[in-house]
This record gives sequence, C-alpha cells and structure tokens, in this order.
Amino acid sequence: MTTADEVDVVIIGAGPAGLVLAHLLRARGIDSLVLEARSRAYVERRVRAGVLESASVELLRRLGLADRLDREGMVHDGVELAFAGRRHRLDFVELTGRTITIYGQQEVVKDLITARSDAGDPIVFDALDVEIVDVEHALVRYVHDGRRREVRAGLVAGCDGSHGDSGHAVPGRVVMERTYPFAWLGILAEAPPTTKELIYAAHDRGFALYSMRSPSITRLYLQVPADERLEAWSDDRIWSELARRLPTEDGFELRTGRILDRGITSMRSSVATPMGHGRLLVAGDAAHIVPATGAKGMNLAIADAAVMAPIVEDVLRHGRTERLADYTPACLGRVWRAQRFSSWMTTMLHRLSDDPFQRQLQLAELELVTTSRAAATNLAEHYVGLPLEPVGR
Ligand code: FAS
Ligand code: PHB
Repeated sequence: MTTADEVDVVIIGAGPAGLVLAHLLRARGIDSLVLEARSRAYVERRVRAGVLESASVELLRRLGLADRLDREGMVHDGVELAFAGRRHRLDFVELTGRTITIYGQQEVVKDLITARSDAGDPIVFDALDVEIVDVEHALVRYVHDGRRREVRAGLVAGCDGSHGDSGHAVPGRVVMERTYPFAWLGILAEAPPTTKELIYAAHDRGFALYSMRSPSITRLYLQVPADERLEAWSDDRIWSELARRLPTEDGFELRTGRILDRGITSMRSSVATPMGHGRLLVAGDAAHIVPATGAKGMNLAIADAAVMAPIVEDVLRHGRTERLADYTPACLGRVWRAQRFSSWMTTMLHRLSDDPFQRQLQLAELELVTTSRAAATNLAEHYVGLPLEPVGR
C-alpha cells in the first residue's frame, strides 16, 4: 500500500545539515519533510562534534534556536597547542575578535528537533529504505511502520551523512579523497575540565586532544592506528596514555572519571562533486568529509544549509531553476578552505611516521604558529571560522 504525499522539499537525514536546512526553509515559508533512518533517541544521544564556529552560533541565534546554547554553551576565547613539553596559547579574540562555543553536536540536534516538533513540522524517524526514485522530478519513496510511502516534492536535499546513499544519485559524481594512517579513539568522561580551553597535544607518542562538554564532562581523544580495535583499550590504558601525551609536565592536571561513551572515528578527507543533480542538492558529510582535527565537520554542514536555503527559495518560489547550478560552486570555496585547514592541522599535530626529519618539520611548524602573529592569525581565522558568505573561487 503506497500513500502519496506532496511537500516543497524532502530532506533526507536529521543531522546538523538536514535540521538546520529545515529551519532555514521554514523561515522562508518553505515546508519540508525530514526523513531520518534512525530513532529520535538514537540521533539525540549520538556523541560527535563539539565546536561551533561563531558564524554557526550566530545563524542559530538568528533562527531563534540558540536559547539553551547561550545558557549552556562554553564560550572559548582561545586554544592551547602543546608540544615539546610546553603549552602555547593562541588568543582568538586578540587575533580575530571572535570566539568559538563548545556545545555538543547532540545538543544542537536535540534543540533543532525539539523546535521543529514544537512547530508541528514533520520529522519521520525510523524511515527505512529511503529511495530517490526520480532525481529529475524529486520523487522519493520510503517505508515507515511497515507501510510504503511516496512523496512528490519540488526538491530533495541529501543530508544523509558519510554513510548515506543520496550522493550516489548524482550521475558522474567525482570523489576526491585521502585517508590518514591513523584514527581517533574518543571518550566522554565524567571528569570536570581542569582548563578553560581545549588543548591540542602533538606528543612524540602521538596526538591527544583535551576537550570538554560542560563543567563536569570532558571529551578526550587519542591518535590510534587506523585499524585499532576499541577492545584493545581498557580504561586504565586510555587514561595512562592520555596522561603521557597531555602536557602534565607543564602544570596541566588530568582528572579521570567514569567513561560514559567511547568510540573510534576514522580520519579521512573527501569531496564529491557536483553536490547535486536535477532536483537533488547534497549537503554536509554526504558531500564532503574532513578529519575532525580542524573541528570543521558540523560547521561545514551548517554552512552548506545556509548556502542552499536561498537557492531553494529562488527555485521554488520564483521559478529560477538556473540557480540550482549555483549551489556547488557557492559551497566549494569554503569546503576546500576547510579541507586545507583540516589537512594542515592533522599533519602538523599527529605522529605521521618514525622519520626524524618529518618530526623536526612539524616542530618548526608548531613553533611558527605559536611565535609568528601572522601564522597564528591564519590558524585562528580558520579555527573560529570564516563568515557565512560564499568563500573565494
Ligand atoms: P550526519 O551524519 O550528522 O547526519 C546524517 C543523518 O542522516 C544521520 O542522522 C543518519 O542517521 C541519517 N541517514 C543516513 N542514511 C540515511 C538514509 N538512507 N535515510 C535516512 N536517513 C539517513 N566533526 C567535528 O567537527 N568534530 C568532531 O569531533 C567530530 N567527531 C565525529 C565522530 C564520529 C563518530 C563521526 C561519524 C563524525 C564526527 N564528526 C566530527 C563529523 C560530524 O560532526 C559531521 O561533520 C556532522 O555530523 C555532519 O553533519 P551531517 O552532514 O548532517 O551528517
Ligand atoms: C570535540 O570537542 O569533540 C572536538 C573539539 C575539537 C576538535 C574535534 C573534536 O578538533
């Protein structure tokens, strides 16, 4: 039994890209149907990113979606780089006049889902077998509660992440990618942060990142081999390796606690173009992946949505279908700037090999960004994020 529905836009995926797009479209009087493969409980507890760029925070504020973020988010004026046993602070406010906000991705997702539900707008959770039947005419099928459903739309937004299928509906899509020979083991711990800001540690043993989520919760990462298994890391081994890599010699205190969540995330970069075809536009991780070192993934997803929304309005409300061709070029400038920054941060901070020459180059790079104002400004500008207007190209 198939039940047909009609909607302006079908959005596949209820992550940051899909949910921000849904709210941006609503603000333009454009209705949408969000189809999410997982349950609400699953997407709201999935621990992922933690850093919101200033432009992302401002966009959420403009949408009236930042009340809890403004109450609970942790505003950071800078970041520390630790290497050769010492910590070096980069002052974002002094260098760029802007800040970042630490607020878990799952909290952003919760806020956006709650706001959408309160507005009575539909999100279909547990939507299975989502299929873009006709990309030229925006026809989508899916199964929900055992019933086959069909939706006709003006446009489809593929926001289904790095494992989603929507990008495969783009004929002749070119995927450029690189993988790194390591991954991140990440934990969420019931242990109060002992510093005000994040610490990126480039230790001889490997990279470590000291982050946080609240005054009682820390988020920590360790570089591990690309094929590492979580079972190989007991709690004790995780904490002792973090203590060896983080700058304890320089007065930093690592507090341990109950590990609430743990996982291994691959480190890879990819860009798939074009970011759309026919009546399909693709956003976020479904179009591009960045290594988490630059804290860009979630912010790029939000930026794609900000680019897409006015194009959707021009197409659906003003019949300007030529604007569909503007989407990919309007996103790619920012995407490649984020790829460059994330790749540079990743190769500067991680143990790449046993080659002493390479290690000396890394240390020279780290000394440069912590002593040269020009180099520090370049890092800070990309870390706090570029303004949401289209970038370059
Ligand atoms: P998302 O993956 O967030 O959302 C896609 C949604 O689509 C998901 O809810 C998924 O269930 C749904 N979906 C998938 N296939 C579907 C289908 N066929 N039908 C319907 N729905 C479907 N970035 C950082 O900046 N910092 C980090 O520390 C960081 N850590 C990460 C850890 C992990 C384990 C992962 C996987 C990613 C991490 N990222 C991090 C990157 C991450 O934050 C992404 O950049 C961000 O989630 C991108 O948002 P979306 O593009 O919305 O994709
Ligand atoms: C996080 O807090 O999850 C986080 C922070 C900075 C990064 C990556 C992840 O670069």
